[in-house]
Amino acid sequence: MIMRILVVNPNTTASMTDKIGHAARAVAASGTEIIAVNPADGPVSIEGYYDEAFSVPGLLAEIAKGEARGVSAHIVACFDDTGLEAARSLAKAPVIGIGEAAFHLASMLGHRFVVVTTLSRSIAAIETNLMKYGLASRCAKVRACEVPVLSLDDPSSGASGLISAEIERAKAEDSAEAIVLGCAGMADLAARLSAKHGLPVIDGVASAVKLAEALVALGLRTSKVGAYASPRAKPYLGSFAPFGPR
Ligand code: 5HY
Repeated sequence: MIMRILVVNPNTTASMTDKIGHAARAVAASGTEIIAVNPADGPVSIEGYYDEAFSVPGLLAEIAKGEARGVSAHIVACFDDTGLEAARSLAKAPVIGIGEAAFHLASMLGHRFVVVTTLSRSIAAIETNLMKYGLASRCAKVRACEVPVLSLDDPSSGASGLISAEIERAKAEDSAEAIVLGCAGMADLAARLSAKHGLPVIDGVASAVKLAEALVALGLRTSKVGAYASPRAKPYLGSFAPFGPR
């Protein structure tokens, strides 16, 4: 075994964690072990800012366990990159968000890309991340197929067809040259949609695995000399006491 990558689904739906783990293992190198986990506490799905907030403590608890196990890298497997900066502050190993990973790969494949996510309520956080990462100018639009996260696996939701319809609109109206799937739960759709629509369709889970492998292979780890410096030691009171930086 050359490296172990911790993939954290920050929501608490185990079936989604299984799907994410499968998508990660499908592209992982032969020497890469994928450890896919989710917290026991928190929202069953993350759809907007309030869910995001309550997914972060559980995410950070899993990142802390990964650090204690000495994993080579961490992946935040929620397309909103929920808690990414806090995770980088906690970790010494590299931490990749699936949204950021997908944005960067898409920006290398065409001049402009379009994101297709689940619900409209998730659009603002994704647009904010694009600005934060300096890639807003390369994303023509963030679209929503209006399928809730946990309905993606429900055949009666028509999710694949609704995503396809948004992809065709993105090609016709946004001049999209590449599509980013804006939910970890869409990880299993990328190849089929790429073939169907004739342009690159990028899944963040697979993108993050290969970027994590690259950073580890290059011996690169999270910089601890600035924004992601380890938290200052201080008491945390109440139920968060175990999270207190020492
Ligand atoms: C995700 N929510 O990737 C995001 C996507 C979204 O529970 N996993 C979630 O719809 O915001």
